[in-house]
Amino acid sequence: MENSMFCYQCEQTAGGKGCTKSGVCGKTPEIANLQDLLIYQLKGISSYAKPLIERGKSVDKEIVKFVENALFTTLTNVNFDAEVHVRLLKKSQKVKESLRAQAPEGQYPDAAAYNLSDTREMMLKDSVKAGIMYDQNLDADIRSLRSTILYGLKGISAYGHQARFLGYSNEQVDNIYFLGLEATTNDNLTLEDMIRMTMRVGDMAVQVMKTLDEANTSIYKDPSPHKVNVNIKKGPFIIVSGHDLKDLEMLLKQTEGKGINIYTHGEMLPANGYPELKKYKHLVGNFGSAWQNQQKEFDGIPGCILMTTNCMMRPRETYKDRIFSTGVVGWDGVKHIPVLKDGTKDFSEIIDKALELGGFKKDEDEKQILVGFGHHAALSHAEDIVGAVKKGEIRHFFLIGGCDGARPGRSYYTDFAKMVPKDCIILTLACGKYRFNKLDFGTVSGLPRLLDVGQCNDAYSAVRIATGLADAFETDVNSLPLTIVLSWYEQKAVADLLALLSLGIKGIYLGPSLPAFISPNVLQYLVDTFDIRPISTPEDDLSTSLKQAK
Ligand code: SF4
Ligand code: SF3
Repeated sequence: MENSMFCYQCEQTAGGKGCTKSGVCGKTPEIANLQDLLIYQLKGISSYAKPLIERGKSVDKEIVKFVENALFTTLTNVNFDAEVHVRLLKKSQKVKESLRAQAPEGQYPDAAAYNLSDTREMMLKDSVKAGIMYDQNLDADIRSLRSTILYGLKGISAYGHQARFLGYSNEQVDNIYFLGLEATTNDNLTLEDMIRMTMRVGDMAVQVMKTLDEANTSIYKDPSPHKVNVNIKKGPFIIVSGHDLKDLEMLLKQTEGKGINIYTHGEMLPANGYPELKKYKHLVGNFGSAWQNQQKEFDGIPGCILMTTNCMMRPRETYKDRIFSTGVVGWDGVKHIPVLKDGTKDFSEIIDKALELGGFKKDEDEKQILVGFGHHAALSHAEDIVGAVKKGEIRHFFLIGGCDGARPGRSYYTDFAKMVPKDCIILTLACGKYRFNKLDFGTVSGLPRLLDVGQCNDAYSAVRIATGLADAFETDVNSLPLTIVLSWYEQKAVADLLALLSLGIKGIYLGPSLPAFISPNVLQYLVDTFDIRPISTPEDDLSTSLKQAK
């Protein structure tokens, strides 16, 4: 059993069904099984926390933080270090014992009663019963909803972690970790109960994104349209990847005046739209494209890379000595920069290494793209937009966004964006935008046709834009000339999708393939209730969207 595993949480899962021998992402069976056991422990912890929450007590914030970080650690492409998992498992046992001592007498599931074994070998043996498929008699739809809830919570934990690092949190979101996880191990819940919990997780996904938006926009101010250079500049450099703006800010401060250029990468691109980050002159642009190209793009580069959140891939030997991780990200053998007791981080090692490597030898010609259309900037044009729609100058809006990934089917999103008629506006967010964000879409009615709303968590911003426009048109979001075309890969996209569904948004196109953890009945429910549409061809989906809007 030791060499087997089961994981189907992301879009690139083997054969579209599940990774069983090793992860397509690079996850070994050992890591996968330790992650299963960690989730099992979190479920046990949550079973003890739930009655406390129901009695109006709030769970110790250190425990909330632990559960949030542990969940985030198991998200796709975040942590591949077995030692880290063993440490988290040991801590989970202490947390469980402290909650067990406070919990009322009652019936608790096996995950609560279980006590962690002492050695890694024993933990791996125990992990068998923690696997998703262990209970073969479990109803397929309950299993499907348990997985959907768990993955939605993982997505929320990524955003929650980011907001908390900036000093922002939300009590309801803190509680949903426990209430949601408990639901995934509670045999008494019916399908209806599970659907209700799934929607509640969606609601909390909206709340956590709102909290993160408040954190980002209060600290770094509202994003505004900014041009970003996407070519390289001469000199030593550090590339910052992932979603965490605070890590970028700390690094910008520590590199000021040192002759080091800072580039954003992947999901960090929207940072260039925030006034309080853009003000640093040595933030010189964005390097490369979406996460799945990193092994090729980082190959042998004469500078350093800092991975702040997902998505990390197995580093090639040609850059393993110059890539660093921080936060919950980790890879066995990759240098990790920890957070210090006062909440700061010391980046001197990566700075010294970047200087030692010397950097790029010459400048490339500048090429610029535009970012920074968060809700504030986009809605400042609401009147013009409404006027242009009424005059017939703008026909339709498409929100094409979500995760990127390696599969060839993802060219759908490039083709779709290219085919969007010239009198339509494209909004985009998350790393899926790299499929088309360097193309020139021109303008319509004086506005850029491609508006970059931000990171995946800025789905909240997109919702604000949609509701703002709906108000201006005196209608609701589902009646707007708007089509949402979502690409998913990891569990933050699951949280984003549940968020949109919990807001009652209908007719979303979802691709490039459907999640393996969605059972046929659950899919049917989503189609019947929310008119979810698996993508077909760009031509057909585009023409359906434009026809329906008439
Ligand atoms: Fe497979 Fe995705 Fe799980 Fe990695 S995260 S093991 S690729 S399903
Ligand atoms: Fe991309 Fe990983 Fe999901 Fe924030 S960086 S969207 S895939």
